[in-house]
Amino acid sequence: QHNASQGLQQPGLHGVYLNKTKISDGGKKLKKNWTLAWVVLSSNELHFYKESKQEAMLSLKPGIKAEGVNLCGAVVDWTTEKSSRKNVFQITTRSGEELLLQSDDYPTISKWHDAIKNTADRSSSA
Ligand code: I3S
Repeated sequence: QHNASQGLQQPGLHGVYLNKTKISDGGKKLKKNWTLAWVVLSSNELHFYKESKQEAMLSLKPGIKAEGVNLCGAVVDWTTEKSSRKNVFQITTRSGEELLLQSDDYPTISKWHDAIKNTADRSSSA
């Protein structure tokens, strides 16, 4: 039997806990609501799990889908204007969703910013 930490070491299943809020949905401004999410980067999508790594593992079962965004054509950039929190970057998807991701731990957020930005850039030019 596989436990969550073994599963998450498989390629494509790496994840991290980050603070997340959606600020806009296709041009419609939303009220901020920061929540802790388990964030998983797959080939060209970012998946969010509200509860835990365990939920992420359960979601690998067919028929259960995570909340997520397609990174194809997305713009990923650091922002100091959209939040008073430190270490915040914004993802703007092609469909006009705007998300903020944040962690107090700079090495963590920096690594995930780079990975997500690289994925967006790579999938946009494909
Ligand atoms: O951009 P805002 O509106 O200043 O964002 C803050 C609010 O969403 C606030 O909620 P209230 O509606 O209860 O005021 C949140 O608690 C704050 O975290 C938001 O600002 P930060 O700077 O933390 O993103």
